[in-house]
This record gives sequence, C-alpha cells and structure tokens, in this order.
Amino acid sequence: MASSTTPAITLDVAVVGVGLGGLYALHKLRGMGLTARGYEAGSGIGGTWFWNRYPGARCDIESLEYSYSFSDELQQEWHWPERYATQPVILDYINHVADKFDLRRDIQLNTRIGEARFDAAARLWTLRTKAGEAIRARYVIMATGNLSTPRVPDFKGIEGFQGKWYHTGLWPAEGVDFTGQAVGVIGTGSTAIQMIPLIAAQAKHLYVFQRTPNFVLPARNAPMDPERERQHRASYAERVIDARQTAFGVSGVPIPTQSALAVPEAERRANYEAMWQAGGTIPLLNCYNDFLVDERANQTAADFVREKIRAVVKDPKVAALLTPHDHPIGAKRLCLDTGYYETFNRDNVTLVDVRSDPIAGITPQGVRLAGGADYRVDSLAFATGFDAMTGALREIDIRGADGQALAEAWEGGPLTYLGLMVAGFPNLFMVTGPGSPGVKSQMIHSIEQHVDWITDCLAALRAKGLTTIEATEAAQADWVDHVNKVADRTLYPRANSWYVGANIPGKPRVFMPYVGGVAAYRRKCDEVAAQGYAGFVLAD
Ligand code: NA7
Repeated sequence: MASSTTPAITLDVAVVGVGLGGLYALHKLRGMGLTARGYEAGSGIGGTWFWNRYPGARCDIESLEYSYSFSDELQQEWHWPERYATQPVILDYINHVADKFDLRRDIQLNTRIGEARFDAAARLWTLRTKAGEAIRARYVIMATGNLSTPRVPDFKGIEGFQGKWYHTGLWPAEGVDFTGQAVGVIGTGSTAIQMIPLIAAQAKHLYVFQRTPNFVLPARNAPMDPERERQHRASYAERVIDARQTAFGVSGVPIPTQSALAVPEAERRANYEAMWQAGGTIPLLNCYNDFLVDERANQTAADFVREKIRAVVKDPKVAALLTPHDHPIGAKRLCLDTGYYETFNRDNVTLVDVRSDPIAGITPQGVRLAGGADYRVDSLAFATGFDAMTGALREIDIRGADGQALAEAWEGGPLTYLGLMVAGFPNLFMVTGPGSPGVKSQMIHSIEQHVDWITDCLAALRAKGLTTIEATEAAQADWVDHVNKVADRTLYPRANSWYVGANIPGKPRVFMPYVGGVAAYRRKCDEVAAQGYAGFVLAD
C-alpha cells in the first residue's frame, strides 16, 4: 500500500473510470500527446458491462448502433453476432478495443479514487486512491458512469438471511446456478425484466416482488442478419452524421412530424402493430412527435401495450398487476424483453404485489411482507437499481477551488453547465454528466461527443497558452433552468423514475437528464466552443 508520503505521479489528465467513456478518453488524450492515466475500481475494464453480469444482461440498443464510431477499421472488423449483444460479447468488444489501441499500459485496475482536491495556487488536482496513492493532474475527467452505484434498499434483517443474496450490478463473475432453488427477485425494472425469464427456466420456483409494473416491448432479438450488417458497414460514415440530427442519437430513424392524434385510429394502430412486430424501443419513441409531450397522444400507445399484456398473460389478475397505470409510456426508461410476460404463465412463477403489501423485511428464510405473509427462498436477487447519475460522483470526496464539496454543492440536486462541468470545480470534466442527454440517448454516441468536446477544449486551451477552465455560476444557472424548462414541457417528470432519483429515499426530486435531444444539445455545445467557450472562464 502506498503511504500518503509517497511522491505523487503527475499527469496532464487523470481519467476516473475505465468503461466505454474512460477508454475512449484515454485513446484521444494519448493521440494529443498528453500524459493520461485511467483509474478503474474493477479488476477489469468495461464499467457497466464489467459489473452487470446477471443472467440475460444485454444491451437494449441494437449493437450495430451501440458501438464506437471513432475508428472505421474497428467498425469494419468487429462482428456483432446478434441484433442486441449480450454482456459477455460487449465486454469482449471493450477488451478488444483496449488491446487494438494498446490502452492497457495507461490503465490502473483495482484502484478506487476516494478523494479529489483542487489546489488553486498550483492549479492542479490531487486525487487520492482508497489505498492512499496520490495522483497530481492538471485536468480530471470523471468517466464514472451513470448507473454504477448499485443500491440495495435498507431492508431490515438482511444480515440474518441464511441463503445467498446478490445485487444484479455486482453479480459474481462465475455466475450463479439456481437449479432446484426457490428464488426471489426484488424489482421489475429493465434489469429484472431481462433476468426473470432465465431464472424462471432454471429455478424450482421464482417469486417476483413487484412494486411498480413497467411498460415492456418485445426486443425481437435474433442472430445478426448478414445483409443488414453488410449494409450498415457500408454506410457507417453517413449513419454517424444522421444520428447527430436525431433526438436519441440512433441513425436510420425518420424524425417524426405527425401528431398521434392527427391520424385515424386504424392507421395509428397499424403503426403501433408494425412497431411491436419490429421490436426495440426506438420505433415507438419515434412514432409520433407528441408521444412524449401530450398525455392523450401518449395514452394511445400506452393503451395499445396494455392490450398486448392482457393478450399474453393468461391469468387476468396477474395481467392486471403487470399492467402499468401510474406513468405515461416512455416517461420511464422503456424496457425490452424476450419472453417476460409469457414467464408469468409458468406454474413455477408467482408475482407478488409489494405495492399493496410492501416488503417489511428479510427473515432468515426469505421475504416478509407488512401484512405478515412469508415467502421462503433459498436465494434473493436484488434488481433494485442504482443511485443513478450522481451516485458515483458524490461517493468521491471532491473539493473545488474554495474547498467546497461537490456533494454539498449538489445537495439540492445536480448543478452543471452542459453536463460537462460544475462552477467552482475548475478543470474537472464529466462524461455524460447530469444535465446532458447521456442516459436519454445511445450512450456511446453521447460518450464520443463529450470526449471529443473535452479534448477539443484541452487543445484550445493549449493553443491559447492557458491552463484552466471553469464554468461560471451564471451560465450554469441558465443551463439548469433550461434543462428544467425542457423537461417540464414533456411527460418525463410525471414518472417516479431514477431520472428524478425517485428510487433513492431522500434524494432530491430533480429531473437530471437533458431531454431536448442530442441534435439540439450538440448544437449548443458546438456554439459554446465556437464562441471561445462562452459561459466558461479561461485562465493561465
Ligand atoms: P431500476 O429501473 O431503477 O429498477 C429498480 C426496481 O427495483 C424497480 O422495479 C423498483 O420499483 C424496485 N425497487 C426498488 N426499491 C424497492 C423496494 N424497497 N421494494 C420493492 N421494489 C423496489 O433499475 P434497473 O437495474 O432495472 O435498471 C436501471 C437501468 O439500467 C435501466 O433503466 C437501463 O438503462 C439499464 P419502483 O419502480 O421504484 O417502484
């Protein structure tokens, strides 16, 4: 273990987190001739795709889209075996990228950053690892991810549970065999929806503890169609440009111009049916231009999906419980499934409604509800989500120019300028931070845009002979206001989702992502840069 007196390594840029964002940042920074090093808490790289190894973990964006665009050679050589890649395949891809671009020599694994302090006189950050190693760096790029702080609710009695329990975001690398077991899954978000059909097929009995049903659309996963792959490979360059003009950063999707209410019902239903058959979330999100802003328009799609649930689930009581009723469709992250609703027709699956009768605690044998019912299980899988968007940053003790803690500055919710920087924290950048479209877009698209913007900014500073950049309070306040106004024009804030921190008791209810779309956001970021970094103070 390094002691606090160990001389600090000094870098141009320290990159915290080596998932998809950190990895691309390291590649870009090295290309600029800067000294950079990535610090990763995991024993391997990959971030989300390293930790989330639960059964059925898979991307919910098509893999031909969900891949880096910065290297045509990489795009042409990599083969995605299925329409939506599984977690192991995505992790292979990330490791392939690290090897191809020789990035491992700049990556330090098993290293969790515990604190970061800005020295205003020296204009340098000092990071300290949990093991006590110090790192001095002119700039810090926080590539810590949006869904990287797993959260198990504070259930009474969990420490006395005699079986084994797991969180999906910290799943054992060697996997878990549930054969012959009674298993409880707590939560019914995207993660649980991917996992439940596979556990049901293996376990003796599965109890699904559901508080809120979600809207689930069919993924229609399939082996990669060679012709589709060929066409996509032939048009990657145009597709990148196309994706930049869209709301979600996914290419090949027409921008909707029509209201759902402006078309006859038969035509609208035919459209929804085509979307249902095509699979994926993107067709529905792009069906009509008022789907996420007009409640009545939204209702038409919500009712369509509700009918589908009733058509699949045989027991009407179970179907009713699985039918979402408390939020507009799409206002929470839409989930994709392979056989989720069908799973509830199995004899070995029981849906337990913990909305009407909440979980009171965990007993040595299983789960107890407030009403007294006991469910005996051998294992428990918590698919209870993450302290999203701010959790990973708040876990690090980050102190800015006047010693202020980031956690304090964000006490009432995250404040950022463009989701890229925070006033009072010079030279500290975030990749897809709160206030940017990150989680509301194809993540790799947004990651690349942020890393490109940050590295262009560092190049501009270098060209001007300057060393520091900091967001102004005024620009930050305007941006936060804009993010809120844009969100308030939509149906998004109406859902109790992790976008508003609703899953974390006591977390301030603030709508965190920017939902004006990646096209508008990119324009704004480009304008700011073109105006000499308007809203930032640059200094030597
Ligand atoms: P989510 O989407 O945050 O889902 C967490 C689930 O856990 C959700 O169904 C919650 O119900 C449930 N939950 C949380 N706390 C409790 C308690 N105390 N009792 C019962 N149920 C509870 O996390 P995921 O991992 O599924 O997905 C996160 C993102 O990863 C996803 O959006 C994709 O982008 C990838 P609630 O809805 O709060 O009533």
